[in-house]
Amino acid sequence: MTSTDPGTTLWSPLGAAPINEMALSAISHSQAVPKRDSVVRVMRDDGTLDPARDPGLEPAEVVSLYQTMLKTRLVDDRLFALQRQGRIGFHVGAQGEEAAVCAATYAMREQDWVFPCYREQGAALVRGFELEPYLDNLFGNARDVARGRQMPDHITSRDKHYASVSSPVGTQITQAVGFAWAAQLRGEDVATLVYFGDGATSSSDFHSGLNFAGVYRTPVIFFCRNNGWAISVPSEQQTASSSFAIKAEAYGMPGVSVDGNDVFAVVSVVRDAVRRAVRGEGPTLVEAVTYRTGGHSSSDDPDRYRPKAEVGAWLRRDPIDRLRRHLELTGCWSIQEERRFVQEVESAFRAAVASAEAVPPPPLASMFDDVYAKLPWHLREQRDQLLLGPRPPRTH
Ligand SMILES: Cc1ncc(C[n+]2csc(CCOP(=O)(O)OP(=O)(O)O)c2C)c(N)n1
Ligand SMILES: [Mg+2]
Repeated sequence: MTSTDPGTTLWSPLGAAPINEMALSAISHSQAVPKRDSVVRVMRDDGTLDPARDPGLEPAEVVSLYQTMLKTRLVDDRLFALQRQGRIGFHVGAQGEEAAVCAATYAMREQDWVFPCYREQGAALVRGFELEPYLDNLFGNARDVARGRQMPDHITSRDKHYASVSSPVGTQITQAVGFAWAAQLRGEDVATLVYFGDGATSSSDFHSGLNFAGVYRTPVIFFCRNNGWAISVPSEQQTASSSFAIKAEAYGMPGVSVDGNDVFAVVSVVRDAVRRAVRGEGPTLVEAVTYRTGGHSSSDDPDRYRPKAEVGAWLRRDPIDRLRRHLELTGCWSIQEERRFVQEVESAFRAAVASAEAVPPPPLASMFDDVYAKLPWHLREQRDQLLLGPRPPRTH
C-alpha cells in the first residue's frame, strides 16, 4: 500500500511523509518540547525500530494496536459528523494523539486500572469496550450505564477497570492517587495509570496528587499528554519549565519524556513505569510529546487561535501513518486488510448508532434514583411535582 492510495487518505490528508528535522523544528513555536535528545524514541523515520528500547511486541500485538488506533480515528470522524447533524450534543476527539492514548493503556496489565481524562476513548477500546455502550453514553439513553447523567464521551466500565471521566481539569489525578493508595494499603497487585493534559499540570490536583504519590510511593503512572494546547492556551504559557517531565524531580520521582506519536516508545516507557510501581518503587511521571491535530472539541474552532503551518508539520508525523509505514515494512499489513478493517468498523459503528438511537431516554423519574438509599422527603415532593407537570409531546 502506498501513502497516495485513496484508501489511506481518509484519516491522513498528507499521507505518510517521513519525519525530518525541518518538520520537527517547525512544530514548536507554541509547544514546550523537551530537547530532542532527551525524548525517548524507538520508531525511526524509516519505520525501523531502535533495538536499544524496542519493547519486543509480537507482530499480532502491533497489528492489534494499529487497528485500535485506526478505529479510534474512524469513530472520531463519524462522531463529529453525528454531532454536526444534531444527533449527539458534543464530542471530544483524539486526532493525532491515538498512539499516546492507546499505547499507554496497552502497556498496562489486565488487573491494572485506568483513570482517563476525557480524550481517552481509544484506551477504552484497547480494554475491549464495545461501540454499543459507547453510543449509549453519547445518546444518553435508558441503556446507558450512567443513565444519561454524564456528558457525552464520559464512558466508564468497572469490568474493564476503566474509571469514570471527571471533567473538571486535573481532578482525576487525585482520584487515581487515592485509588492507588487504597490498593497499596490492601496489598493488591494493582498499578494505576492516570491521563491528563499539559493544561492540567497547572491545576492544584496535579501538585496534590504528585506530592502525595511521591511521599507515599503509591503505584501510579502519571501520563501527561503534552498535545501543545489547553483549548487556546499554548503549552509554552502553561509552564516556564523546560519540559513537563522535569517537574517529577520536585516530587521525588523519575520523569521521562517520550515521543507520544511512537507506540513502541510509549509502550516501552510505560512498561518500565509499571515494573517500578509493582516493585514498590513508587510513581513515575511520563510526558508524551504529541499534538492535537483536531479542535479541542466539537464546540471549538482552532483556526481562531493557532497557525495552520504548525498543524501541517504535525500531520506529517501522524501516529497512524507512522505505524502503518512500520507495518508495511515488516509485511504485516496490506491495503486489502486495511479496506476490510475500515468496512468492519463502519458497519459496526452504523449498527451501534442504530441500536443506541432507537433506545428511549431514561424515564424522567429515574433522575431521583441511585443517589440516596432512602429518598428524603423533599426529593420525594420534587419528584411528585415533576411527574404531575405538563410534558411536551414526544417527537420520537
Ligand atoms: C477546573 C476546570 N477549569 C476549566 C475547564 C474547561 N476546560 C476543559 S478542557 C480544558 C483544557 C485542558 O487542557 P489540557 O489539560 O492540556 O488537556 P487537553 O484538552 O489538551 O487534552 C479547559 C480549560 C474545566 N473543565 N475544568
Ligand atoms: Mg493539552
